[in-house]
Amino acid sequence: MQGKIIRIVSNQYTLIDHEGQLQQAVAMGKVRRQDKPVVGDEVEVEVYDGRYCIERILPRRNQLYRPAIANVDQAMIVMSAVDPIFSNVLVDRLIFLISYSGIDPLIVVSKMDLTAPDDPVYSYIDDYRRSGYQVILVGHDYELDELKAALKGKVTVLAGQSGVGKSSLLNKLDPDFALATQEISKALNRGKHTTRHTELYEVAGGWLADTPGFSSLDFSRIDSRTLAERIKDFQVDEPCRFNDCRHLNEPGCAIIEGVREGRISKYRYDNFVAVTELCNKKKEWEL
Ligand SMILES: Nc1nc2c(ncn2[C@@H]2O[C@H](COP(=O)(O)OP(=O)(O)O)[C@@H](O)[C@H]2O)c(=O)[nH]1
Ligand SMILES: [Mg+2]
Ligand SMILES: [Zn+2]
Repeated sequence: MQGKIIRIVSNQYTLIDHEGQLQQAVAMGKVRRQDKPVVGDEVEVEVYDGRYCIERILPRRNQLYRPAIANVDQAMIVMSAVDPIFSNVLVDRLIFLISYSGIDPLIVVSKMDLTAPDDPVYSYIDDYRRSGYQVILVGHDYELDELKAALKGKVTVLAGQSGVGKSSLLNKLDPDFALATQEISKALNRGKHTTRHTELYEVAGGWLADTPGFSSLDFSRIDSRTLAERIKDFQVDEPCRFNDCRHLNEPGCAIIEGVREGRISKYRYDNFVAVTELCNKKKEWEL
């Protein structure tokens, strides 16, 4: 039998099989020694004495380490328009990390009901769309049809700083989704962090992980030249003059040329340059 891991609590694994049945399983010692199974893994299972045992992890399409999750289609980056104010630096850093892992970013701008028509967030929204990213706007009294369509049939991981409205959005997407918003957790006096382990939930015909990860962004394992190759709006027709161009100040750099000609966003390039200083270094950037 095969299944997908949707939840891990200590050594208990919850799987969903191809018929949509949930099963509790344990991992065989040899599997745990090879490579720790993570949420999102597709696994092979054998039944011994009525116990479901994970025998093998099937090859992963992609993998994130913090949060630990595999086989992700997209990451939904939630950033509020205001309160907290929209940060292109944070959105770009999340786009960079996510794209590096081979996962598509989906940008959701929340609290749009709190914006005036001249809010600077609108020019960022235009810029991300022009750069080829899907941007969905949400807020009180906004329809969620576009977001639901984007989640359907996909495995999505949720990212975004605290207070941007992630839990509120999930509750609105699925009222059964018993995730406490900050008000509830404050009422219970439990503080802000109600989300503790990684788990995939069935939402809008897809799978969604609201994870405790992404609280500090680790660029230490990232090579900045490979990163540039994976940022979709940095793709250029003509290559840079030098094979080993770092796109910082080299002559004949196609990316710098793209910025000069207005094809590549100036601030996204600046955000890239700032991140190259964190790459391959033991330094993390706190969210
Ligand atoms: N005006 C407005 N407030 C929102 C919206 N979404 C969330 N909030 C408020 O923002 C605060 C933080 O929301 P929460 O869902 O807990 O954010 P999380 O930390 O990202 O899960 C709460 O006080 C919500 O009521 C929205 O679309 N519009
Ligand atoms: Mg929350
Ligand atoms: Zn270059």
